[in-house]
Amino acid sequence: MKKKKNSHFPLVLLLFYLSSSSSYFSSSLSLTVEPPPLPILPIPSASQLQWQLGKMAMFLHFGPNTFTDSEWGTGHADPSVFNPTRLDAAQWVRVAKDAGFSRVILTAKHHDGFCLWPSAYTDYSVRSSKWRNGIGDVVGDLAAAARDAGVGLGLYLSPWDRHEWTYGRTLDYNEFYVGQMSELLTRYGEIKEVWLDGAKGEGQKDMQYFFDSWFSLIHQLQPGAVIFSDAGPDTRWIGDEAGVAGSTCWSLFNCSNAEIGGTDPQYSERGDPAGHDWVPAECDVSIRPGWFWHPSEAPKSAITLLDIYYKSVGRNCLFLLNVPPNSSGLISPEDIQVLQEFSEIRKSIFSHNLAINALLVASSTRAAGDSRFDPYNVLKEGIFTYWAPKKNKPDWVLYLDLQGSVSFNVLQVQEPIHMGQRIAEFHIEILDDENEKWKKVANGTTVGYQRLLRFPTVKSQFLRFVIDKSRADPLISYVGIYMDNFSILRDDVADISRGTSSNSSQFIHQIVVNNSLIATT
Ligand code: FUL
Repeated sequence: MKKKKNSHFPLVLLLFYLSSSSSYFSSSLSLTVEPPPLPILPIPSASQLQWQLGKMAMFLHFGPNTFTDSEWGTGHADPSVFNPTRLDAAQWVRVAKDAGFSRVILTAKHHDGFCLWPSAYTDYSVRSSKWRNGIGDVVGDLAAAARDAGVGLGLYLSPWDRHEWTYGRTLDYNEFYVGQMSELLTRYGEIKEVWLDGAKGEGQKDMQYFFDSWFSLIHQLQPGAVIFSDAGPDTRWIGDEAGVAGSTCWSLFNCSNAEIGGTDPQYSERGDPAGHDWVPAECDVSIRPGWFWHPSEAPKSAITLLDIYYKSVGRNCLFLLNVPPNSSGLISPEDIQVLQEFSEIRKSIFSHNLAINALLVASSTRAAGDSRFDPYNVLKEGIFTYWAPKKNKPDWVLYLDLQGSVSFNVLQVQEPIHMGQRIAEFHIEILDDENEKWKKVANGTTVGYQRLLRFPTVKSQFLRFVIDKSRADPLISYVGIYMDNFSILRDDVADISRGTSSNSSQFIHQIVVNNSLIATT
């Protein structure tokens, strides 16, 4: 005979509810309310917080290399090679915005030293090119398009410069570099991010970069900008160019333990739970094999991008995806196609939290009855509302009754990182229908802004989210469960996408439709 559904669980929920609501009556009689918990240092600055909420940025590598089929230009290519006949920065921004990217970051100057704006400090720039008879300004076009579309603008100004004659003369080059940086940060309105690449070829002239002066100047001229480098100060390189973060990833870091151009990949990948600085990581990767556009290269599939999304945004980082404009000055149709598929897939998985109608009970609640700390806050989108347990409790558990059996294979958890990053270990359990025992289905370490965990599909009405280790009383701002029909079909999709792109798109479209049906029924 089939066992009756777990009949004790609602009773368990009720007991928890009653035990937490007793303190509601006492607190509701008093005239004062309990303040929120203290943030645990370090915490993000306002610009770091805004950066993280953006989740994804689009990188744009563009310059003479686009026309010479190279990656690291020598700095001696004739400026006349730069001639994009159909350049349309508004198209770049439209593609970025439609695919869900919050900011665009352009290589204003790559290692070859060629400037995409008319810098007064060099003649190696758009001014010496044939493009628009030398009166064009790519940075200016992009700044205007980004402003119109409400997309943030970031600029990459390579420290290593293979053209500039002062390179190698420390004081002269630092003056030159700061001069160029000042042009970029004073002519184009609000700049959200300054990207400082640490690369330098073997055997190049030795010189010192005055990073402290650069950082101070950037923050003075653009107080809302975050500075990216191998070692912060505002956001750090994850340590690889595959876009993949460590499965443990702290935003805590010690800048003094890191060196620009001398990254320790393990330290960067994981961050540092004992770090004194807040320096979250950025995961950069190109949609194509190269950073610049090459006629012979093709984009990665949408399923591959989804996998990178789980390993970057899903591991507390920002996903920086490079989509290089081609030699006509436009983003190529095949790249746009992949981005559209990537965006449809994300929407179809993540638009419907399958726990949205859950009944929730917490092991304890700070100032029980006070909506600011209520467990139901974890079902509200965003990080600024959260569940807080009572102070100094030994266990931290959220029980969810999904009010019906639900199949899912993805967990999303978020911490209110403006209060610091706290959680160091957690797991999720479901109540087994057969033997009415809790069964662990997945576990993780850090959460931070967002943690996504994938696991084999499970089905249950009841689940519990357990925090096993935390730097301080944990706070949870979001818990979501989802069904991803793409990742599990990964191999099939990869096989099909080796065929014609229309076949692969149809296939993805079919799964998107099926996924939406599952999510809404
Ligand atoms: C590297 C550079 O050398 C590449 O050309 C590219 O710009 C990448 C994002 O960073 O260090």
